[in-house]
Amino acid sequence: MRAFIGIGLPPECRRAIGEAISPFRARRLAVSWTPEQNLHVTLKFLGETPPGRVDEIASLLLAAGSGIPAFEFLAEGAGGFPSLRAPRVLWVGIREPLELVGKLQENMEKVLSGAGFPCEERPFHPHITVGRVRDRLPPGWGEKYASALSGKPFGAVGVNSYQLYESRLSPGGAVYAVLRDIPLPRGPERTEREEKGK
Ligand code: 2AM
Repeated sequence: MRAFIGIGLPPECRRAIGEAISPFRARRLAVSWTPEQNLHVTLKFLGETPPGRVDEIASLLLAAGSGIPAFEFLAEGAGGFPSLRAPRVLWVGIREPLELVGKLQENMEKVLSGAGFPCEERPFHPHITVGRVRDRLPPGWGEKYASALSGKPFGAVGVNSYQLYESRLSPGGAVYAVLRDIPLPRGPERTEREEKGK
């Protein structure tokens, strides 16, 4: 089973991103665009994983998130990896003031590596992959993509939980299924409000 850990996006946010990239899709360039329903933030790619380890992974993920209260991020802006001049991956960015996504990813790497899952060596740049470039793009195209989407807000994403996914590859593209939804502790704002209501 191919598995990864990520944060799913609400339908409104996926729709807003889908609408913003539709003029680029229409140009029939050598890009595999992510289907709207698959848009997500990857936290860690696990790759081939024994199905018998799902419960163990879920409890490690619960522990990794235990010190991270539910938070919110904004989906905003766009860019390319490794560069906009010659992008292989086209993405939409995320922004959150307290950098809890990074903290969550760090905790996750720690607990998973303790259980024998290899650590990610590359620095973590959270993003939403919207397309993978299959061939060379016309010059200046990456820059055009980023400037067309720059400053565009795609909505706020409330992160109350994160997900362990199975990814099935098929000729029609990857199909994702949530194997486990891992709750994060309630955020301070909500707790405070509830306290006041007592
Ligand atoms: P990305 O979008 O950040 O590139 C599900 O397949 C997700 O896992 C993808 O969206 C991708 O994250 C990541 N992924 C897929 N194959 C990978 C690989 N071989 N190594 C690292 N990450 C991978």
